[in-house]
Amino acid sequence: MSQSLKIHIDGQLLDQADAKISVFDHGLLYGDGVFEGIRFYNDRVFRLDEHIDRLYDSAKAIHLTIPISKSEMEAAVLETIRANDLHDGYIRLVITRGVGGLGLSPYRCEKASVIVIASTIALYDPEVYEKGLKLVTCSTRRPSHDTLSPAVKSLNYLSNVMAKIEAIAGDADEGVMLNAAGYVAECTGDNIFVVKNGIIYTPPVHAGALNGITRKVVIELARARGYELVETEMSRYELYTADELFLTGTAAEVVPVRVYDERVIGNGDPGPITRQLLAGFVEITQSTGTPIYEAAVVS
Ligand code: PXG
Repeated sequence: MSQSLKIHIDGQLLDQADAKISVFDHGLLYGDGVFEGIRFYNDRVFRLDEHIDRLYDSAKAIHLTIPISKSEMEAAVLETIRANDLHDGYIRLVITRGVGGLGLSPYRCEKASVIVIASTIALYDPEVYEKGLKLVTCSTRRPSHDTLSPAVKSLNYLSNVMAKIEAIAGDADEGVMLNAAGYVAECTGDNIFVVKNGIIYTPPVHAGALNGITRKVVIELARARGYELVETEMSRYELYTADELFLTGTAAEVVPVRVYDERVIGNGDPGPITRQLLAGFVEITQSTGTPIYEAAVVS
């Protein structure tokens, strides 16, 4: 990236070149920490409160105390976007366990670090939204809830990275990850939805899906438009025989699938329900969210 960004670390805004953390931070040594990926559109942060709630829940689950309050976190996000004079883009919130000695114990880390990066993001080619993307099944499974809850958005994304390597090796845009029982969980960085005979299905969170915020928005949009939406376990068969398939995620937004494991989905073009939900999603992201530049009302 040629532009030098201002990065927020532990209450300070630093130039990108000076924004560094210690090699003894357990976020680096053990992947010990949590993160969020948030979008802002048209001078508003989309679903900021929900992302911050999920961040604090992830931290709670790994017994990590975030050293600032939720409202301070929200202020840090807005301040970092303003410092970079951005209007549409992407926030990466990273909480690391902090600096400690070599050795796993998190109790030797004095204080968690809070990092806020505000930047821009482009994940898929724009033509993918018109033509749909290619998916393959990966052999790397989602970790089961008795290993590390897949609901925790932790700094350890290695299984997702391994699956992504498989997807790229299969010349695909994304990879489907199954849970330990072989049911569809989600993709490496997106949730998955199936449309069959006018009904919309998605795997439940307990099947190994992240409790995606885009997933939740799409569920709300679908129900508001009168569609029946069912959270149910699915095998690859239900995906192969779908009328429509689409993925949701902060980075990907709502993206149609054209082909999955060489099976063409529907007639190969994005289906009507996918298109309708994509249009609804664009509308809601452009018109709602926490304002970034409006002066706070002082009473
Ligand atoms: N599943 C997984 C495993 C994810 O990591 C989602 C589903 C979608 O959740 P949301 O809440 O975003 O609808 C994610 C989200 C990145 C990046 O930089 C990754 C995500 C989000 C934003 C950016 O790779 N993953």
